[in-house]
Amino acid sequence: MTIDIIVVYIARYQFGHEAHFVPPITGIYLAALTPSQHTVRVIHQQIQPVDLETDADVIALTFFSGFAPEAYRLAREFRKRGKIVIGGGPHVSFAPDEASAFCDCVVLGEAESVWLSVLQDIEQGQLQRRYHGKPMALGSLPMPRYDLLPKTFFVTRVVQATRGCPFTCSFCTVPTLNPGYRTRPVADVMKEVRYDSFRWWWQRKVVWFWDDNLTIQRPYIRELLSAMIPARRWWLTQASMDVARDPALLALMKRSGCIGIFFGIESFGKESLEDANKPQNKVGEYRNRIAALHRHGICVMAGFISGLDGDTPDSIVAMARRLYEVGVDVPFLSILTPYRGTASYNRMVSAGRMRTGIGWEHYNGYNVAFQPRLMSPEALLAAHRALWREAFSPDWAIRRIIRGLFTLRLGAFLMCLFMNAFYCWKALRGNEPISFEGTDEWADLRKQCAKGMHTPSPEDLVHLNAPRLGKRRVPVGMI
Ligand code: B12
Ligand code: SF4
Repeated sequence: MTIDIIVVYIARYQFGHEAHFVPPITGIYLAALTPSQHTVRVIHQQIQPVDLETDADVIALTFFSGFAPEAYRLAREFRKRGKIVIGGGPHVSFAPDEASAFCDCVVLGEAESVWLSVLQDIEQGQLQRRYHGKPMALGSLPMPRYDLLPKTFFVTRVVQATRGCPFTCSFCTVPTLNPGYRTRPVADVMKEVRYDSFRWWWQRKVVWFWDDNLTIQRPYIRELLSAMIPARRWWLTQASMDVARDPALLALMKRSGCIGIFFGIESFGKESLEDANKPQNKVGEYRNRIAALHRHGICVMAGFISGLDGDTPDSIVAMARRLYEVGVDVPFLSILTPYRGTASYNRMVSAGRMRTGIGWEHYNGYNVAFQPRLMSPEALLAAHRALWREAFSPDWAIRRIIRGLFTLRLGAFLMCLFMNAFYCWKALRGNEPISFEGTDEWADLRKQCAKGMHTPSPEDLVHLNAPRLGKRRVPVGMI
């Protein structure tokens, strides 16, 4: 059989991405799970068009909630052409009935325990409508098919060493999607770390761990990092802030080539951190924790969420300065999105706060799918965009880069430079996140202010920061 695995994507920025930094692992990993008697292709829609007239027999779609409208459009088109369409991934796992209306078959949860059966059942003409993947031990997983990655991605070695996370943040599906905390044998992970058939030196040098929380189990991470020292790689991952209180681990991270750690800091507000169920994050400790990583030359990337229950437009916009003050090198700024399968979603539903009549594209991390507590959805969107523009303005981006010059080791500094320049360039050319809300009714006022014909009042400023309508609209799937 010929199988096309499509990693579905809808542009999240007005003019798409200027550069494609790092690929998802899901497509090339599913390809590796597929037995070699099948021909398999992986299409990353983010960077290449999907061929509806493909000769594939089976189309496997993987997608996040925000990309569901496009996934369903593709599913309809392929089924019209007689293809067998299979859906899987985080959205399908939590909305299987809806996905079943568009796909011949849906796979819930992790694929390892069922993917072979799905393929065998297709060959025998006995495909079931639904398969439930069970979380399995991670011994002897195949190496992702790096050979199938398009050359366009800057970083290419994406690896997953562990699954799961012991925390239970209210907005996160990981505890339900990947239950428990499971680790892969270090020897298996090292094969991927050492894999070297990439074209450019940086592709051979960098290892990006797509883990939920790589460092949480200390004996495991010590074993893995010790094995990585001789490989002389630069690596990055996501971890929780407790690493900063472990000097021995930080030293090992440095020796093994760590250049960047992503922390989910989320907020500077006590009430908002409670809403996020992140008691492990203490605002008063942010600066010291980040400084501990800087002492080892490690770049700190950090996620911030706008729209938690304690947030106001002012507190959101103020984050641009505060995140600089605590030492963050690269910020990632998103809007709270209560995905199905999260405590946040359950709570919003029982409080009647989920917005209805909007499409899944509102779930792309940059739009508003719920009723915020202290402001309107429009005000939250406007505040987020104001924060985004401010945080990635040349003023703050250059300050972060200059500070990085004095605090970060070479690979970490390059990371800080590249990512700040990437987002700052987006901000400069107005390539901001697409908004699915309203129209730019304040365009005239904006022009008058730009020409100096009108001095904006504080209220005007709120409107002037309001989101501009996306240049590209996407087909809307109903919820
Ligand atoms: C790595 C990661 C990223 C990376 C890479 C993104 C990418 N496109 O892959 C980065 C940091 C860029 C990222 C960004 C975002 N992410 Co993210 N990310 C993850 C993370 C931590 C791991 C995903 C992963 O690669 N796992 C390893 C692979 C092998 O597993 P997998 O994808 O789950 O696939 C397995 C099964 O799901 C299943 N499967 C999946 N697809 C299919 C398809 C078929 C046909 C079959 C049979 C099976 C199958 O089989 C696989 C093997 O078991 C997850 C959390 C998690 N544990 O899932 C969040 C997660 C996927 N991300 C999420 C979100 C929301 C985002 C953002 C929108 C966040 C934001 N605010 O901007 C952006 C979107 C950016 C984008 N361009 O896509 C959500 C998705 C929730 C949802 N319902 O859609 C998750 C679940 C975290 C959460 N908040 O709960 N993310
Ligand atoms: S720490 Fe990160 S991965 Fe773990 S539950 Fe919280 S958001 Fe999810």
